[in-house]
Amino acid sequence: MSQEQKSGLSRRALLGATAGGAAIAGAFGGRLALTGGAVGGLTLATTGAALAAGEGFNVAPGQLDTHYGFWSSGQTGEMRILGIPSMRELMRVPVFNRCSATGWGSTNESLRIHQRTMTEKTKKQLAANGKKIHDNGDLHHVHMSFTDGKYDGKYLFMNDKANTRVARVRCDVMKTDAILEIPNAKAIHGMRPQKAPNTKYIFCNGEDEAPLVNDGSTMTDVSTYVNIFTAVDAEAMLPAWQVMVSGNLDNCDADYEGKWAFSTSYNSEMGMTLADMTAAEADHVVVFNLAAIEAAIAAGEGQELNGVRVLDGRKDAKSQFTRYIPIPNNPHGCNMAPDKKHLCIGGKLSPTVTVLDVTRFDALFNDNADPMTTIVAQPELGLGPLHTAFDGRGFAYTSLFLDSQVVKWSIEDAIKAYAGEAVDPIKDKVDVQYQPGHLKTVMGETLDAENQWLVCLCKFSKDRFLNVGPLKPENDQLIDISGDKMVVVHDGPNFAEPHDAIAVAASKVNPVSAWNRQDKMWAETRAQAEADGVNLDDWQDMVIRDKDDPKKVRVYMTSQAPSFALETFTVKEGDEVTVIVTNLDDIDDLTHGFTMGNHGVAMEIGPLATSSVTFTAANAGVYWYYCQWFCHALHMEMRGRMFVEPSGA
Ligand code: RUQ
Ligand code: CUA
Ligand code: CA
Repeated sequence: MSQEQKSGLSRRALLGATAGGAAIAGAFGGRLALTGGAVGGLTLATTGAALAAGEGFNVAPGQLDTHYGFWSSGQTGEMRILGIPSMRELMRVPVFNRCSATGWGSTNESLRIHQRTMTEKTKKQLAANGKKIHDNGDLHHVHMSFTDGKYDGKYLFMNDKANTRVARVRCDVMKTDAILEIPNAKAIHGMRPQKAPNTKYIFCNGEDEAPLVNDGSTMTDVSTYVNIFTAVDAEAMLPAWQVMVSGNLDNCDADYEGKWAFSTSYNSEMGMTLADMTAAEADHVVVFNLAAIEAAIAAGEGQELNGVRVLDGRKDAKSQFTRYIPIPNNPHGCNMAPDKKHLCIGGKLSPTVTVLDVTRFDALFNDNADPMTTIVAQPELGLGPLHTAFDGRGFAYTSLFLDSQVVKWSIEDAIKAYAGEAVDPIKDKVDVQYQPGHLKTVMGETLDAENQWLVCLCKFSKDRFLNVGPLKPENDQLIDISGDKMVVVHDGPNFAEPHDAIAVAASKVNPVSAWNRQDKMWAETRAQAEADGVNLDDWQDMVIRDKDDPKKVRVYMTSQAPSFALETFTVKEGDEVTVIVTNLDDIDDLTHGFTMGNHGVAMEIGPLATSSVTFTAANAGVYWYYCQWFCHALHMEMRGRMFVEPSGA
């Protein structure tokens, strides 16, 4: 217990009294100017504009941010896009959640993506509960695809710990285009793309232990439990291979040479209770040898289970697939520095970050070198070190969960201190509010690491915002790291629960404003239209009853502001109705919608997009449908009627 806790005065209480006051005011010093520079053709005019103390950071109305922030949303299950440095929320991209605005999770196009790799077990589980898809997720980590250690602006990948999935978002349209349910593993937590030479694999950590064949034949015998590390083929979005490990898996990362992946484990004990999981003084980092694993997969080694080849990388197997490096104590964060050399492991229960030299990993496999020889520093930084971010100057920034601080330290000085030199690696500490988890520098997980901004994602906000009831927002704070001292310049309330975020230069991301009519998102819908003799790229106002299954009706209509091609259509009570809408407007920001009143049906149709939704018209009567995305002065009038004839009529 720290001194201040003993005295009954917490740092938090202290800060509550002084936040915005003199202590913070002094640190601003007019240094916070957005350095000029053209962003997407727009020159930012705020150059040199100083901020008054306590004002926070602002990008003026009409001006663009210099960076995209891609945020996880934790148990909300979506991905969010924020602008940096303004911290303005720009967009929410539904991924694992059901979205009322876009119809994600109910349109046929999104259901196909959800169901593509769904296992039989999951289908059975869902059917037993009257559902087609899981409509929740626990999305912790968002990362962009890489080429040669740099973001390539192509894809974003993210995990779902709740239902053992990973998903991919296409950066050209900012929509989810693949969801993969990973077989054999349980609870995908840590997830990272390969950084070099490019993102061939997405590395996925299974956090929860379970029998490899989890069919109830063994349940309490923990010796039958395993944890699974999965490499996903990033283009196909299918599992490439899996490796069984000793202990569980928490966070992971990859090196800049494309040779290794590495994962932290907090449960080397294979404990099933909190006491057992924290019993050992040290747990470990697992190093995965990609070349050895690929050779074994090519040679057909291991066992085939649920369509994936599984290798045994557990300690007892003494394979060339893995090595285990002891790390104190229930380690968590796993962050590769952009110096291409140093891997930083957050100690969590230990006040240290352990620095590993990844160029020494070859010796672990080739010469069976002592794993401890890869440790080059272990600075004591404060209480509860979780995650570490990096700038382009050799500094590392570690979140201290228990101290509610960010500590800035020098990797080089930490290495000198570990070698016995009298040098303090800690350069600065700043209070954040409160209990930070992840933190991210701009471009800091790439070779393009920048030196201006750090975002710190705090787990609690307590006294920082107006009280909104027992459930409080989180607090994502923007920190200026350009000077010697770190300065918190912005509080960003955020809803449940952004674990992680990345910040990407705006020049790396170039989304389109209208869909390509040939987009694969509605390829199956297009194939059905062709079978029905409907040209999806032209005016459509057709109602087609299926020849083989007369209960099925397909309603094709185009939308052009402010009207639908069909002002009425007629079906029969009990019909399964599929409405297919194509938006013929190719104007920027001209999205239409389709909502069927009292049917729980709504979807977005972006410029030049096709979307479809299927429902059963269970009750005879008149039902209005309407466009729910504002599109025209006569948007309210953009509506029509569905006539449902009584059955037998
Ligand atoms: S892990 S802080 Cu997924 Cu750190 Cu959340
Ligand atoms: Cu179309 Cu509103
Ligand atoms: Ca442990």
